[in-house]
Amino acid sequence: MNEQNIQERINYLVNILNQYNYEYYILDNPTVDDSEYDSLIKELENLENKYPHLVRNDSPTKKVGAFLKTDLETITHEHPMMSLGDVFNSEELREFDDKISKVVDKYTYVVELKIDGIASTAHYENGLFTLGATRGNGTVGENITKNMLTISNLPKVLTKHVNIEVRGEVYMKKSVLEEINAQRKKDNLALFANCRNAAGGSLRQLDPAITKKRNLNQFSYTIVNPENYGITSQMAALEYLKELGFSVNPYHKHCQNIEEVIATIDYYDKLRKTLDYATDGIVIKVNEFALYDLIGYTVKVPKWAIAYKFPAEIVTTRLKDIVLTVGRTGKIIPNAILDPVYIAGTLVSRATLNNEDFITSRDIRIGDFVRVRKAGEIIPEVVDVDLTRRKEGLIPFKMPAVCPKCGMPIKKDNSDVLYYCTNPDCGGRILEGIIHFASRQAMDIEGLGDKQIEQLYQMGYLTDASDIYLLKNYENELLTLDRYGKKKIDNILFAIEKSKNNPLDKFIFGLGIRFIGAKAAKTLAKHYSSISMLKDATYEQLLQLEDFGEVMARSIVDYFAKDLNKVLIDKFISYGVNPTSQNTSDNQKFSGLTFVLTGTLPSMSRDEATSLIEERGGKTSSSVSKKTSYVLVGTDAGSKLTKAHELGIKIIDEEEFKNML
Ligand code: 1X8
Repeated sequence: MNEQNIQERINYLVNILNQYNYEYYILDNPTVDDSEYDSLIKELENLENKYPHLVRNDSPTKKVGAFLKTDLETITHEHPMMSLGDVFNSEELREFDDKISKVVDKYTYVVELKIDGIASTAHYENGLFTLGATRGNGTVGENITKNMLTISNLPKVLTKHVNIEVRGEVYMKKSVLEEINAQRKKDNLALFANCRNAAGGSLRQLDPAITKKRNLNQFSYTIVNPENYGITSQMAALEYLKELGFSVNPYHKHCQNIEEVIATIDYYDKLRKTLDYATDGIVIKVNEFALYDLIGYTVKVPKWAIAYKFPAEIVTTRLKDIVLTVGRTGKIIPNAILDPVYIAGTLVSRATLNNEDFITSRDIRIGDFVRVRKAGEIIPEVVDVDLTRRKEGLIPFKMPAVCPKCGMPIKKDNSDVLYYCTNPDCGGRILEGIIHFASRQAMDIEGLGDKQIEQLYQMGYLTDASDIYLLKNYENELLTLDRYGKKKIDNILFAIEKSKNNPLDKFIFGLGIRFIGAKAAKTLAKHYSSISMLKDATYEQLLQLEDFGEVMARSIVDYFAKDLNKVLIDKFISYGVNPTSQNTSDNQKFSGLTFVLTGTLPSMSRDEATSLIEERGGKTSSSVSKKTSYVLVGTDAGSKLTKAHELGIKIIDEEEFKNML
């Protein structure tokens, strides 16, 4: 083929593929099957790779690349998308009603199911769908127009030629989630923990082709500026939405007063268990729009609507096994391994059994059917056992005499409730090791503190420090944890990746080898250019190092002789954590100098400045004396600055300090 023929073929492929994309994403009406599409895309990619100078700007291969790189565009909502206040019992519902009754006289309520999905808004011009966005923080959301186009029951063309903004909830059906998770399991991909996360993850894809495969649905429930359409009540709004072609959840009820609302709760709580979509409560709104401004708003939520959250769900499932985990300080906690069940929308396969007494007092046995609930939102717990379903031959639980991790004896503590491993070197104390590894003085992974690591450890994401570098594969699961937002997870994952560039001494110190502190780690990093070199160091060689005695040398040799540690090091290396001495600062220009830090530095923390000084062989001190070489001052410096003036010590600011570096 000559070049002209090739360009012609590329032109043909670009045009036809763009046409297919348009039909698929915009018209929601594909005209080719996936395999044909894929083969054309592959052919185009091959040609473009071979003839980069013939690549067209509007090539569909570029768009996919762009999807992957850029974040979704943000959209500012002209009318903020408010959230709702929560109540958990009838009493609180009556209080909500009391406040309204003080302001307005005659009003009724509409009760709707609260769908556990992703709040979104859809704009239509002249009856045509033009823009879709997530709620985001209520003021600014993300542009998900292309993704919303793939939601089959969201109308793209309305029955009337109206300009309208409609809000609702995008959700994934439970049955769809199960199918997707079954496939993901086969493909060895991380599972979605619940319908809401699955919907969120699918809706916020940069490539709408992925969203499309996720088979999302939507319920509409709010019209922005309903007065424009002569709509004056929520009941009328729901009717009008249906008329326009929207999917409106069929289970809503018009109630005359709060007692009637309260009387529906039981019905909805029973109903929801029969539905193929997740719900986490009911939404109660005053029906009459004319009253909304009178009843008013708080900063965050309207006072004319509220969410009643259903009580924590308790689910029965089979206890497959009881495993013991060894926590920080050697605490031994029994955990239930369960036949996976959805509880409050989350797939649960593990739950805590608290302690030995908890199990024996309830006579919980492996093979039993147990009732499980989510306690405090995070870690599910076994509540009790259903004895009526006990099979014959199940054996009462007995705490083992030895630690499940290291085989050394375990002992009850003073409280006589919890067992502890007696072995100070127990591998089960890994948690402590992981915390040390991520700590500021070691790998300094911001966002991974004691609490986070303990939680991730208990949930099984971290079994040793190297697993930190696999967390990026569990982003979806992490999103389900309490207090983990997208932003926070992004920051943690970024800090984790960044830590791969740390100097070797930080890494060595992070391994937590007995008797090897930060200073010894520096010495080691100076003499061994990588962890692989250090691993092979002999006792005799190590003894030659400055300030190294027999105990330290022995400790290092022992550490690298243990299989557990060998595996750990191999894992680190295979995950791309393999620092070398090149990253270590061997510049010792501050050797013999003492710095005192005072005040807040404009761009670096005190710890950062201290590290920079120490890496260069300098020392820091907390008080100014004649021996002080430099006082590094920031804003709000106090008495140390005065003292430095008195003693005539050289005073430097951050800029001068950086120059010295
Ligand atoms: C959130 C939700 C509302 C409704 C259903 N599901 C939700 N998740 C509804 O009104 N039917 S309203 C709402 C909100 O205002 N934040």
